Amino acid sequence: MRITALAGGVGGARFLRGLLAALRSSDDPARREAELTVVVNTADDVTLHGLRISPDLDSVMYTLGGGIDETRGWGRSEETSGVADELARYGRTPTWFTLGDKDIATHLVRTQALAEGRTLSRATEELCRRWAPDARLLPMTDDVVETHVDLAPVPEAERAAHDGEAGGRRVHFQEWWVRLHAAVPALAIEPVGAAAARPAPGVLEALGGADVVVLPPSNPVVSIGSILAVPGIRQALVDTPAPVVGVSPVVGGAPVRGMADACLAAIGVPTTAAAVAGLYADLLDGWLIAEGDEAPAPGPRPLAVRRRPLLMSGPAATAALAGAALDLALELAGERAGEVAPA
Ligand code: FO1
Repeated sequence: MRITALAGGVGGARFLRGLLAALRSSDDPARREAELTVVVNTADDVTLHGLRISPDLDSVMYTLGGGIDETRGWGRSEETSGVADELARYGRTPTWFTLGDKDIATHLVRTQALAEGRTLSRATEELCRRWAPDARLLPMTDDVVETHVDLAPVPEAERAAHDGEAGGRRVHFQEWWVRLHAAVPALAIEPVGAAAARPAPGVLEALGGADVVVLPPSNPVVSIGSILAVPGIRQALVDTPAPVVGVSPVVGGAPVRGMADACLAAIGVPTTAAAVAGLYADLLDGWLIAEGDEAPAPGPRPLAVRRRPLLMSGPAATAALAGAALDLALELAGERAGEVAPA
């Protein structure tokens, strides 16, 4: 069985770890031996202190490879900040984005590979040789895409609450997310470079050749949305013969994790499970929502909706959720193949 997932950072990574746990502990040999390919968002990437940083690739790689800081969900476990502290003493900015000492080794390997002319795909392969994430990690593209955010003007009286920010300017996504905690309203969010980007090698094949495609509960705007903005990827999802099953990142009108509500507000979409499904209406076949949430209105494509506990409160709950997504996908695949799905 070939499973392809799209993913952003922390939430996507945790979901995928649950998916692998569910697969590898299954009684069904097809699930136990399933191959997982993950197409990862790279529009959060940023160059700081001369280092190329790919936060989502690293979050997925460290989480699946056992090196993640479990509390933060990003960066390395048992991390120190000696280099960041020294950079601050040199007056180097920004100081709002902390690179851990161990994490810096990852960025050095990536930056050097890119400087030597290798692609981000190759650099990722090299990094994954160490972490052995039990999945093939593909950046969405080898081209540079960086999400930029247009900040609303911040009234003078509110600036102190936003680190002195006056707004009315365009910043890198990381500055909005980390320095401003997405608390200054965004007027627009743009994955700059996406329109001219090409899917990385293997991405379209992984979508077209999958038996199952999964959309974890990643941010629908800056994670999944950025991946879908790379020409060819959205169409590959529309066209794939595999069922595409997603997990809502919104429960009861609030994001399960992170600040997806601020991103949805910027594109004028309500923070509801139904509205997020609407963003995928042309490609989605199955949608997991929480008990009590409304199912999406019928769209251009038949959609199977199931209610399941969506909170990834621990390894068992996360594996159960990922297993439920897989069950729904296999049920839909069985229906397509003309089989009767098990009750
Ligand atoms: N998030 C923070 O809130 N503060 C940080 O200083 C920070 C540093 C950082 C370094 C490497 C990395 O891979 C991720 C890092 N993140 C940090 C997380 C990151 O900003 C975002 O959570 C993701 O880009 C959103 O998926």
